[in-house]
Amino acid sequence: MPKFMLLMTEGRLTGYNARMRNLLSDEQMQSYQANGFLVIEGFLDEGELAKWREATDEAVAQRLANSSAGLHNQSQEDAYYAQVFTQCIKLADTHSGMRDLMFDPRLGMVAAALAGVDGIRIWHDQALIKPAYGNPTGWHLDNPYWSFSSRDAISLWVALDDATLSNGCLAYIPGSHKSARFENAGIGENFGSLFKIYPEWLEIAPAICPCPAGSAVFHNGLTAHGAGANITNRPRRAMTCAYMPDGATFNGVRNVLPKEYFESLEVGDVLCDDTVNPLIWKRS
Ligand SMILES: O=C(O)CCC(=O)C(=O)O
Ligand SMILES: [Fe+2]
Repeated sequence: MPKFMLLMTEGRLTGYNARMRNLLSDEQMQSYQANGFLVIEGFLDEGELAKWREATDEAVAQRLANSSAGLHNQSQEDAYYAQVFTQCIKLADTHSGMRDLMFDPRLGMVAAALAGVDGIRIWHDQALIKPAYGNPTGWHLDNPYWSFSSRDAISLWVALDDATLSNGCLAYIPGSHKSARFENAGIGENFGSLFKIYPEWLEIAPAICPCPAGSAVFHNGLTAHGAGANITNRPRRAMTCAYMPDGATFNGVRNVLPKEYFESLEVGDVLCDDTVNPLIWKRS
């Protein structure tokens, strides 16, 4: 049975009491902790994958058509970045089908189990569609982009197409989350700038992670990652969600925070506004 279906059954029957180890094997938990990422093939079954594809395609098309939405669409001024991926952030805010998918507590439950935290809030969802013949995704860390600094942040990346060596599957530096500081390189034209900041990671062989459509890849917000160019004539679609551990505090960075909320915050305030950062799962 696909993992996600299994979660559905167990979630309904037993809730969290069954302990996460019933849902994720000890080996998977240990692998995530040691490497800072985990690939789960068959996370979505065919029906679920069809739903995720439909919601993503529709939500992205709506967003791109509505240029006045002002909702975190990437700048088209940076011609290089525009060809790394079509990036649409916070689709759950504008598409109800996407909202249903993203607010599913089972996703929060798995993310919390891997991250080892008692509660999980959505930081932001985002579709990342690498176009045909698209540019590579430069090596970077995620958490330094965000408005909280945590060693336990986690992201989910769901392959909506087979992610292959040819179309820009993800790659990770195993264990880099342990030695990462909060210094980062942007996703720019210089693919490997991150290794100027962390030359010690040049000694570690990258783990390159092709995976079939319907796979989930989780990674820690401080694990170094990137993706190759898409050298095929078809887009490589992914739907992702970044999570913030409940209780995380504001670090002064705006990122995707609404202006008014951002201006009301002091560094050190707990980010606990449920409309901005919905709490999708908490240990009961
Ligand atoms: O999809 C990609 O190419 C990059 C994904 C990524 O950086 C992320 O999900 O944090
Ligand atoms: Fe990333």
